[in-house]
Amino acid sequence: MTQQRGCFITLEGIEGVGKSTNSLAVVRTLEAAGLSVVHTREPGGTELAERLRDLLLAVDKEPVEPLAELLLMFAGRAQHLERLIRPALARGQWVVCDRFTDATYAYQGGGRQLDEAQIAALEALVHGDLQPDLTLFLDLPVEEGLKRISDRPHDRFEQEAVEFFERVRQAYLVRAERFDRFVIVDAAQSLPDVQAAIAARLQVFLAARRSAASTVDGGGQH
Ligand code: Z5A
Repeated sequence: MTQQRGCFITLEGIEGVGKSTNSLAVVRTLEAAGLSVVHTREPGGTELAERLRDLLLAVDKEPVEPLAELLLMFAGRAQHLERLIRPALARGQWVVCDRFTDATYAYQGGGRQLDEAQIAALEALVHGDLQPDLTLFLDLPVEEGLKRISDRPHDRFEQEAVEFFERVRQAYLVRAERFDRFVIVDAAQSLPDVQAAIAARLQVFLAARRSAASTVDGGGQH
């Protein structure tokens, strides 16, 4: 019998929405449901991709050109996909990833205003055949998000102006409208309420997966 591929779940949103906090809760919920889970992030996720992350987030004297930034994001992603994400999914594990290619459309497309067609071409090259099964988009007004991170040192992205993050948020909202895999979570609620909303959506997703799997199993017996 062939191993059923695991599910690929991503969390997205602007700074301060609580991706790190909530992705841990997602992992715990899935593990409580008996699933084996790999928790990872982008940029990053492997040794090489984490080194690229350091380069991308560092505040340095030499400005990073938007096209160079885009290519570095996809270079790290190619490594991350081949070394970690695809093998885990093939083993039947579930992968929970803080940010993925939707972040590229939002930050390099919306924020930096690079041509969406360039991003789509790189997406097709690197992982056209693999998309997240579920994307939890934590949505929050930009000023609220920036307030939440005001007491920590700011990386190169976090030094951008409010207008940059407004464009990022709008780009996310456009994608959330376009793709059924997106679930929008109101991240302005208290943390327990956000976590309850995410847990409820995960239960719906898990029930749908179980029912699809039992149909396939049942179908195989006829
Ligand atoms: N980037 C890109 O440009 N293109 C790409 O393709 C990809 C990424 C993949 C690093 O990502 C940068 O890379 C990112 C975009 C760019 N820009 N920046 N910076 P990152 O995901 O590592 O960076 P981040 O956005 O700063 O993520 P983070 O550290 O996980 O922050 P967070 O989402 O804001 O999560 P948090 O640390 O869990 O929450 C922030 C604070 O808010 C913390 O004190 C929490 O306790 C608090 N919090 C969380 N939820 C709540 C609620 N509900 N109420 C009140 N307070 C809360």
